[in-house]
This record gives sequence, structure tokens and C-alpha cells, in this order.
Amino acid sequence: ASKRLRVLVDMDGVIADFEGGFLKKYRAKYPNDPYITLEDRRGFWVSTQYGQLRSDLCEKAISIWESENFFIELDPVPGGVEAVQQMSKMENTDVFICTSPIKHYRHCPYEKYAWIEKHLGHEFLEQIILTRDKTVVTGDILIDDKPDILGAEPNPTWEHVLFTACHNKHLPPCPSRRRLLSWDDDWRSILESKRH
Ligand code: BVP
Repeated sequence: ASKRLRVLVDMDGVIADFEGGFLKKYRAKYPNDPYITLEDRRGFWVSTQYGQLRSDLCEKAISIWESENFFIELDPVPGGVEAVQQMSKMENTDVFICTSPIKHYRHCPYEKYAWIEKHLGHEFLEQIILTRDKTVVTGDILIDDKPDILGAEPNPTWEHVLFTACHNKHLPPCPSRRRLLSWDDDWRSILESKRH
């Protein structure tokens, strides 16, 4: 059993297009307010950068992802659903979707389940891990676009592979951390490297 590879795949920014969905709905709801193009995004927290642009925009940004239908209507990230399907069909491989819900829990956790059912199928509901602390989840690899994944466990079992997103693509290269540039990149080699 211990020879099986366990892959944890983040949802927002990795298989579901949080940034694109946010910008589209923000511009529709607040057409007369300034916005940040995906090209100009820096830092993981959208709300922080919008708050720096103008202080009232922090809460306007938050209102977007706290709204009903925000998470369920996110488009898939190109190639992400296919990659997850392919890796879950590989021998000796267990894939889990590991995602942090927002604390405004009215819609988000429900819609995350609904999104997985819609795009990956009912059976994939078995593979969902909702947690605000990914460091206490064990696995071999965590594919995630958040640069700093911290929590109660100082030495997580997984290797964090940084998935490139608009907000992290300008970070200086870190030799000790592997990256996936997109789902067209060679995720199979990264998985294979962990089996040895
Ligand atoms: O539920 C997502 C969106 C939310 O944080 C969660 C990130 O989950 P992982 O990708 O780490 O699994 N979120 C919240 C804010 C601001 C809150 Br105030 C934000 O700016 N960006 C963001 O993704």
C-alpha cells in the first residue's frame, strides 16, 4: 500500500480559473472602478492588491467570491481536468483535490463539490479534501499555485510543486522548488520522479 503515489492537486488557480472568473465578475459588477489586469497581478491575495489600488476595493473584491455561483461558474484551467483524469487512471496512483474553502461558507464548500461533480464526475467526490491547513495532509506531491503553504505541521510530507499562475510567474526562481508552467508541462515526469 505504501508504494502507491499520492498526488494532492489544488483547485483554485490549478484546475479552476479563480483569477479569470474573479476579473470577469468584478468588472461586470463594478464597471466604473479600476481593476488589475491578469498581467499586472502580483501576490497570492487578490484582495490585498485591490486594497493597495484603492482601499475600498478590498471589500469589493471579497464580495465577488463570497457571491452565490462564483465558485461553481469558474471555468476549468486549460488541460487541468484532463491531467487529473489521466493521473487518476495511472497505476498505483491516488489523486486528491486538496482545496481551502473561504470562511464565508454559505456557498463555497457546496459549490466546490458541485464543480468537481460537474467536471470530474460523481465518483470524484470521494477524492475531495477541504482543509484550511494543507500541511497536516499527507501526500507525496502537492501541486499548488500558492507560493507559501504554511500551517500547523512544520515538515509536511509532500513536495510542493508550484503551479504557475498570473500572480506567481514573476517570482525569482527558487532552485529548491520545482514548477509546473502549465498542464502542458511535464507533470508525468514529476510524478515518476517521486516513485523512485
Ligand atoms: O477559496 C480560495 C479562494 C480564497 O482562498 C482560497 C485559496 O485556496 P487554495 O487555492 O489555497 O486552496 N482567496 C481569498 C482571497 C482573499 C480573502 Br480576504 C484572495 O485574495 N484569494 C483567494 O484565492
